[in-house]
Amino acid sequence: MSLTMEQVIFFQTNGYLIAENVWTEDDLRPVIEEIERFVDERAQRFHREGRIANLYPDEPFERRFALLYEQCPEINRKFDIMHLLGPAMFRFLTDKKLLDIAECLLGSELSCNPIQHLRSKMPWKGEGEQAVSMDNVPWHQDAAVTSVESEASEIITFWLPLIDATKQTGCMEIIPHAFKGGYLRHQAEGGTTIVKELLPELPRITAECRKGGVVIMNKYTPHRGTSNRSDSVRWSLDLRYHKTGAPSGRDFHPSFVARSRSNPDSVLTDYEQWRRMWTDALAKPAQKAHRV
Ligand SMILES: O=C(O)CCC(=O)C(=O)O
Repeated sequence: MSLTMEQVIFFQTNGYLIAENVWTEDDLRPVIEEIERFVDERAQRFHREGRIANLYPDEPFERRFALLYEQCPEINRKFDIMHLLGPAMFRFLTDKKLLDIAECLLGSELSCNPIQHLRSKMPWKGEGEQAVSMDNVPWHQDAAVTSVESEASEIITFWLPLIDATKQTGCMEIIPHAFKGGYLRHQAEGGTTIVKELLPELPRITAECRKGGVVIMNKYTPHRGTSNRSDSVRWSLDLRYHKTGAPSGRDFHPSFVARSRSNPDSVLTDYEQWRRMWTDALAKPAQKAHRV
């Protein structure tokens, strides 16, 4: 599937696009089964270490991690793409449907950007909004988590829910058109967020998106994640792509060629190499990843 001309124009005009029904259950199954395996491995380890009492082996993907997290929130630490490094996830980074869509917006020389996450937004029963965390992010532009040197590089975000993302489970809230104002100053207090007075006073939209769909965003589009008021874990992937040769915005982490019409042999297909690139990069001292 690729985007229609109307969808491309919508994205260019609004700074975001929601495309539904891109992936089938079968398309997403390998990634979800791999996440389930990682959940199980971590649960077994925490159980052996006496940090959790119940394994909840029969609970579904949408519930199990929340029940484990209730017993020990630490179980969710470093539960992200670059730490888990699973082969199914690597294959999904060059998924044909995903790259066909990216090609409509960025052209045919595509690199997979290292700013990519698996998020597990846990159920929240408290008052007000869920506390800011890696899984519950405040108003920001993705440009704020890239280096200043990458300003001219077009980096596009593809946000894919792995369960239906609704007002109830937590989805993106977006300010359309605001990307036209360019970069807004962010502050570190409150978790890399747009300085309150600078947040554009434009209408917002609740970007509900069903499993199998994708929310696509420009790097200057202000957005935030909303609280998860359901009993399920709001699993999602946010992946980014940029034009090969342009700065990734995080040059101390590995990018790789995901598609190339001009030089197909440059595409990285070697899972072990991808794994090594990440383990080598993460073994080095951490560098500042956000602008503030
Ligand atoms: O998944 C979320 O709730 C937030 C994700 C996000 O803000 C992003 O991908 O930039």
